[in-house]
Amino acid sequence: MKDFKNFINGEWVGTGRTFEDRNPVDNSLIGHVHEAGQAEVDAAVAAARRALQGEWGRMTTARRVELLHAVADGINRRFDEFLQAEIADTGKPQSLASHVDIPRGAANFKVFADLIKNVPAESFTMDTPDGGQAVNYAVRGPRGVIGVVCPWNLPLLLMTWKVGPALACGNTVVVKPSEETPATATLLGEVMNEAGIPPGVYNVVHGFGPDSAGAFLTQHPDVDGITFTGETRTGEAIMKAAANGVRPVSFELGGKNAGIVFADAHFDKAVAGIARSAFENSGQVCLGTERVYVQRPIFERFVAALKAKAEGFRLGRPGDEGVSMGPLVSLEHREKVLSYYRKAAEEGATVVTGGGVPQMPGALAEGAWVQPTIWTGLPESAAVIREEIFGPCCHIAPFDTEEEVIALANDTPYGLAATVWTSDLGTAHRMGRALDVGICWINAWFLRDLRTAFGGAKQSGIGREGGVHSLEFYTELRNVCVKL
Ligand code: NAD
Ligand code: 6OD
Repeated sequence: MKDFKNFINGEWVGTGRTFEDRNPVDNSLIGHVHEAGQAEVDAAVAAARRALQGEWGRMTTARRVELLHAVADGINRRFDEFLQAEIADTGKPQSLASHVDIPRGAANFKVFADLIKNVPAESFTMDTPDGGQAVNYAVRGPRGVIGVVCPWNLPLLLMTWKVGPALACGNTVVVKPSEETPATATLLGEVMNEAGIPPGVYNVVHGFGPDSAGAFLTQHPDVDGITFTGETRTGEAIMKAAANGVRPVSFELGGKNAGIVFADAHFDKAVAGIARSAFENSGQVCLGTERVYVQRPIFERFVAALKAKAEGFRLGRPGDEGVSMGPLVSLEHREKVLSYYRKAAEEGATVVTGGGVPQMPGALAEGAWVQPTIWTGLPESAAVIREEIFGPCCHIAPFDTEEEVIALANDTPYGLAATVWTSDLGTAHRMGRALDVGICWINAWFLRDLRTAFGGAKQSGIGREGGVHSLEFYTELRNVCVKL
């Protein structure tokens, strides 16, 4: 039985107030999590402040880079422990976590450690009124203590995607992992100590959102900036908290992403790509596709082919041979997803496949399983086409023209991502510009170059992270003007 404690100032802090961490595969108990209260959050923020003013704040960039590489190496050295921790918390297939989640956990430290060594600063020489000159040059300093609030769908990946650049820029962090997935953030505390990261640089406080660690952290007056990944509504609550003290936020929020398949697309690749984007990680990827638009000449054939893909997933324990789909993260989340499955039926959808709970053998029957599901035939006003579900499901509708599909795809308050399938270069480039999203993949999905800007348009986020864009949030840019 695991015991997940808070990690504050390099030490493990229990609180005696615990909640359960359960494995969604069979609802078995993984362990207990110590919920941080106001006192523990205060202690974590104070430790982060001291570290900033102490050894970490005075450290050379070269040494910081070395230590962050040691953290990445530590994740790789303990790869299997991270893998087992992540799949126990989420139920995701081992093949997925071992190729995506854990390698990205290490890469998020390496990439930003390397980037920070090579960032130029701008400089302008100006004429002055007395006929002389002055030189302006930019200096970047860390923003300070960063509050990092994380979701449960890609726990290590999304947490380190924030912590990597934050530490590379010289900040200190207090992380609040999702209450559903406390394990890998906790394990990372051990790696931080092993790597020699000074106490207080990386802190973890466990708990929930409102009236718990999430709210205490985001409301804390000594937190200088808040980076958050999660639901748009939670983002609204955090933004209100951040208004106190006018603290900056960086938000990666919800999505209702479109997948668009033109008749000239490579058919098999398009089917495989849309299947991935709709069903990978049981549809629990913010960048995933829940609205698919297929050009009319290939519509029927595409629906049949995607149905075959959906029915070809093998549901089962993460480590079992050939398993390609896990459960949802929790029974509670399953209730939400199933409520949309019911709504789709009530609104008159044609259920192409799925729509319910699969028969699972033995102990697995207690897990948070749902069938991968495809609908057709709904009007654009239907709830499953308007609202983010975050499950392995999608609606497929036909379209005729490029203009029509652009209007359909953009008709949403969200603007996170899109995936477009075509073999026409002109179509590809026009779609890339016309879709109102932070990232548009052409003939691909979730292909990530960490140097590029990442974030959402409209209600899908505030700000961009990735490459030098991360510096906008994690550093404070100052101008020094020297009269010569
Ligand atoms: P969530 O918003 O429910 O929770 C995220 C985190 O916020 C958790 O740690 C939670 O405890 C905390 N939290 C909740 N209420 C809070 C409050 N009032 N104050 C402070 N903290 C609070 O999201 P989730 O269910 O964990 O994740 C799924 C959602 O995240 C989906 O909407 C998905 O689209 C979104 N997401 C977006 C991205 C992106 O890159 N845009 C990435 C992953 C997930
Ligand atoms: O790849 C990333 O950096 C990233 N932030 C992915 C988000 C996935 C959402 O579920």
